[in-house]
Amino acid sequence: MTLTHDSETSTASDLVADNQQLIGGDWGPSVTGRTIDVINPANRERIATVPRSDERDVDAAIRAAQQAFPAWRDLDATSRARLIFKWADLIDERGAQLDRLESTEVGRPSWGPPPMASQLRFIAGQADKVHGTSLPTRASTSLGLTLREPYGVVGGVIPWNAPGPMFVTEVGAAIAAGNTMVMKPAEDAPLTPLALARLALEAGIPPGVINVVTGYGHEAGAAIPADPRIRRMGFTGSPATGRLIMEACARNLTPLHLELGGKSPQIVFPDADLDAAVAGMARGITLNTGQVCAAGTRVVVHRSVHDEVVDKLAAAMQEVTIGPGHQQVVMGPLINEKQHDRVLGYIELGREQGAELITGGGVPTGEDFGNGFFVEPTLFDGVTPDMRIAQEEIFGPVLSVLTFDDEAQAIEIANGVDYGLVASVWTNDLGTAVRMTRSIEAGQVGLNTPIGAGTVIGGPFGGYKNSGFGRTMGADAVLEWTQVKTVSLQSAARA
Ligand code: TXE
Repeated sequence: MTLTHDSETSTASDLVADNQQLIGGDWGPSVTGRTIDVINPANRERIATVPRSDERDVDAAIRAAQQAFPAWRDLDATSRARLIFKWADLIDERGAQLDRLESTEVGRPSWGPPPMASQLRFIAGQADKVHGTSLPTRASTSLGLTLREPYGVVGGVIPWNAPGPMFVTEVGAAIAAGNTMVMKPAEDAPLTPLALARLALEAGIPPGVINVVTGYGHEAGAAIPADPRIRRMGFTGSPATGRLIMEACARNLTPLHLELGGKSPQIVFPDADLDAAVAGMARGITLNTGQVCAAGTRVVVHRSVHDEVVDKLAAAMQEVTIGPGHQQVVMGPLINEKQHDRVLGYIELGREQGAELITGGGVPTGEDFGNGFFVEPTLFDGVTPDMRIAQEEIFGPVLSVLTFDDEAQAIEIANGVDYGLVASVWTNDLGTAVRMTRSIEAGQVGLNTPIGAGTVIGGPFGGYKNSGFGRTMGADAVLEWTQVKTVSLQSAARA
């Protein structure tokens, strides 16, 4: 097996094998034998190859998941939970390897052992807490109850920016509820999901419960929601692809949830701890090179502290070190050329539309950067709500500063976008915090914290408005993957 380019990643070699995907407990290539190269975005070197699958591979994965479903559904919930707990333990044991693997394929610096095991444990703990209710009935000789049942074979498509956490939370919730799953990770970052699936098998989760089909979105990805045997879908990615998935689901009347990114505001009041706010906002926009759906991309600051906040933000962003993920840097490259062109295009657009470039805006040069997809942390001031950089998700380290004079205007600016994923409010005033929390249209609100409720273990995660619907973490995520059956039980047969 491969992972040869970089000794930093070689210890991951027993977790990922070249050109193999997981269908029904078997590792193998795609039906056609075609492959996709997975590239290290810091230097464009090939890390590994994965199968380039299409609808025939998806068909095989669905059949494997159908076969595995009855036994997995009927396994008592505590045993299902125990297997998922064991999976989380193995993720912890291999934490350093998984961190290196994800850091190499995504391009991010090492974050140390990943917190995904704790999210997965929270989900595992829900497996035996999925329960129905008892209901009033018309006759004293009858009982009314509800059961929450799995859908059957379900499908998932996830993106490349956090492949590990997305994989365990989406797959973990679906299988905790008793479903079996066909999952397609992103073509740019499929290795961590494959490694996690290997650990799931090692933990004793039966073959066919988790199937991972790799490939491009328009081939393997599109084949999943297009298949009527898929009884529910989960998708995280762009709004454009989310629409395609929803259209395919509509044809089959398949229910789904969508997580489609954001344009999250960071609202800074004059009474806030400004140093903490600036540090948090700079960290939030450079984390994973800004490729975070929850990233706080709009600073909405009170005019009285505007100059101080902008000066401090510029200084903080200039201190950010950039380089390949395996170096001790704060920020790695963007994921691929398309994303690089997109981010540079938005920086150009910001300039054209009259925003003032305070710092960054360029591509760093020097031998450390090779031909990787690097871009500088970028700060725009003088941004107005109508500008495209204030409205559209850039998915890069680009921060826009907008100014407000009173609370009503802050709310208008914060809510004046199509998205509604996360909002952060920086204030020490309890009244302001409560009023803002209630007024903001977002699925998560962070008070004095940069990326919303990201630190809450088991917090439901998802959007308002065009950021999507449904929740992908916590107890709510497990319930998303269940359907309700109402049962009427009579003590004597009744016509
Ligand atoms: O996303 P896509 P891309 C946003 C972000 C980014 C933009 C484009 O703004 O700049 O999307 O990124 C699969 N049927 N987000 O092009 O296309 C694809 O293979 C089925 C925000 O990479 O949405 C991958 O597995 N599947 C976001 C997944 O969809 C299809 C995270 C995501 O790719 C498909 C990522 C199809 N027709 C990007 N086409 C977030 N919410 O966090 C593609 N895919």
